[in-house]
Amino acid sequence: MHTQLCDLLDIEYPIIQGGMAWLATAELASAVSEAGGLGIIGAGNAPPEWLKEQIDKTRLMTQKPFGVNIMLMSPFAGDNLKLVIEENIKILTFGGGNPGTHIAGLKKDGITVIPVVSSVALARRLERAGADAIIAEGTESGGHVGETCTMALVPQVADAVKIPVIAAGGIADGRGLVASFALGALGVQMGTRFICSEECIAHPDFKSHIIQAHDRATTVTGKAIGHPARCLENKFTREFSKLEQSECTVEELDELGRGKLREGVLLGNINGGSLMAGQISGLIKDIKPVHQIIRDTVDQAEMIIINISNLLKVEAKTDE
Ligand code: TUI
Repeated sequence: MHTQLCDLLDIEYPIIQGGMAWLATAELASAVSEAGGLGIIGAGNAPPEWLKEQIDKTRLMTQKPFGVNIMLMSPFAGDNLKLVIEENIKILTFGGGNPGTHIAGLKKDGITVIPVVSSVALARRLERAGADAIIAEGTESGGHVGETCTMALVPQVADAVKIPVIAAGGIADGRGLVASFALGALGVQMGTRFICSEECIAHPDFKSHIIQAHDRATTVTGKAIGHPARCLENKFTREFSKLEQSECTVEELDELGRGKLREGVLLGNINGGSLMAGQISGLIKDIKPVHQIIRDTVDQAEMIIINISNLLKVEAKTDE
């Protein structure tokens, strides 16, 4: 399975790992790259010292291409950008904001720039600014989300831009990969599926919580402060929503949210922490090694691609 996206990124399979704050570490990124996908170190809210350590570790664990995700809401976004240029990182994805003003400079340094968008308008603008590819992320995703679902967003973005489109949000297996191809994407980004891998350093209780989740287990909080985030519903999201509906200040909400993601996903505070995860959590039933996740996804996609044409033929026959 090889697409134009694989050529752009010098990878074997068109599968990119999401740059999840706290969880997209050297362990996960190197495993995904070793397995033929594109591993991503997620800078999240971490300082450049942390990011440098992760880059060094990843380079010890794989010779294959990997990237870094810069989270633009982070107070360290500028410092982390400087670091990745110094470190000669070749592929960057962006989240949580508009990277438009950075693109020209990064292109001069020979960096492949892949912003994440949740709207057609921003996809168009970033293509004009020089982005090499675009990740169209539907509202099914975990973490910071837009309003449009993947099924509606991906074909609209694919029609609006000429650069390769990568689908994200609600994808965790070969069905999601084939569906993404059908919608006009050349590859996928998966986040939640990779949390439930052996290599991901997420707390075991968080992984179990995803595995036990059902289709309606997630909820979106933070709309009132302009930072909607999808998480597994728990005591934390219920308290946050209650405070949001009352006449509280943005500062009070920020205070409640501060540090809660690390507490939830790394320390396993299942009730009091923030458990960012996508709507596809309900589909994930096991913890597997990263190479198995990628193998199973590709194998299932290849089977579907073979069988899908028969589906249409059967229908044509019954019509006769
Ligand atoms: O960024 C994400 N997902 C995220 S960011 C995040 S924040 C965080 N919170 C607590 C601790 C650590 C990190 C959690 N999950 N996805 C990519 C994405 N970015 N989707 C949509 C966007 C986006 C948002 C705003 C893109 C552009 C944008 O621009 C606003 C503007 O200025 O036009």
